[in-house]
Amino acid sequence: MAHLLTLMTGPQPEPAMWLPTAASSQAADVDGLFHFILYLCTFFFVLIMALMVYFVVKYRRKSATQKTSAVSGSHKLEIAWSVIPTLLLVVIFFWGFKGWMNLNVPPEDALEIRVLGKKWSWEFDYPYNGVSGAGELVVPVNQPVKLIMSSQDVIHSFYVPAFRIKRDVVPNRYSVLWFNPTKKGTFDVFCTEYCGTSHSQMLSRVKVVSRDDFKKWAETGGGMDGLSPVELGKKLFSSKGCVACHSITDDRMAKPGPALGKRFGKMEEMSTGEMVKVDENYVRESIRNSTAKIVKGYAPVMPPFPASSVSDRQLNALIDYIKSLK
Ligand code: HEC
Ligand SMILES: [Cu+2]
Repeated sequence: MAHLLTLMTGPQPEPAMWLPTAASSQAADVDGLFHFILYLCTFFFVLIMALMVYFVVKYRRKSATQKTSAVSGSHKLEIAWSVIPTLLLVVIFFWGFKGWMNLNVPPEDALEIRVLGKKWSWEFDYPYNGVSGAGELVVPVNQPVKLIMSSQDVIHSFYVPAFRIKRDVVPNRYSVLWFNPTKKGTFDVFCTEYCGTSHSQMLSRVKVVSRDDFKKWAETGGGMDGLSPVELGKKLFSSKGCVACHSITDDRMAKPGPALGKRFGKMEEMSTGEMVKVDENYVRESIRNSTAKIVKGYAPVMPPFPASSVSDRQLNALIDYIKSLK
């Protein structure tokens, strides 16, 4: 309750009340319709409840012998309560339809970015020199962006509350979504289709930056150039989604995969009973061909990461990072 009060009375992000910052060109329209419906419903709710209470008091039965008075129809009243709501619904329909059309037709000059959803991370591929598999969506401000989305496994749903856009991401087909970011900043990306154990950690971010910063970012391979192998491995560990399934400490947290902290160099028991040393070759095989050896006590749920998804250079960096988790 106290939380609700601070939410309603505390500093309000614009445009109004409880909605997150509106950061795309579509957001204003969506918010306008949302508020229209909200206030319309509030108005009629208050009106109907107030009349009901008033009538209950005014026309209550006053004695045991009082007869119900005869009531005849009123054409005027019936026409009014049919026509007014119909007109209001027509307004809502066309307003919503216009917004829906707008959301479904990306502008010609939109920047195309591919989105891959998978358990449990988002990957973004750019039409630029090798910026692929980025874990965050980086886009220039005031530039329409068209997302061509697909899933590697189950149904996910791509949702950016600040842009007021959301669409299912389905295996074996493409779905399209577009937005025009109007504000610089960092905005949350959620998955809104329950997709398994770590669904709630299927998080990413959209970074809206200036055109110059975007160019710089794309030219440096998505901010991945010039990092040491361990730093690169650390970035990849979260952008490739390893972090959703593996903790990096050595305590056994309830994640679907084994904790990777302090694991390098140890002996590990496989489901076949075989003992294997966690060395470079074993980690390499675990990533490239994840079902070749299954760690005892775990389900074979780790997807393989072939060279098209994790390059050799990235693989080396991941191994160096896992090695560094002492
Ligand atoms: C969907 C969940 C999931 C994702 C995503 C995932 N893993 Fe795994 N991983 C597992 C599970 C479960 C196991 C244990 C079963 C097995 O051996 O396949 C495992 C095993 C491993 C092992 C062997 C660990 C040991 O103790 O022997 C390594 C190393 C590893 N993963 C690294 C990675 C890296 C690096 C990534 C990201 C590129 C990654 N994993 C992504 C679930 C996942
Ligand atoms: Cu998901």
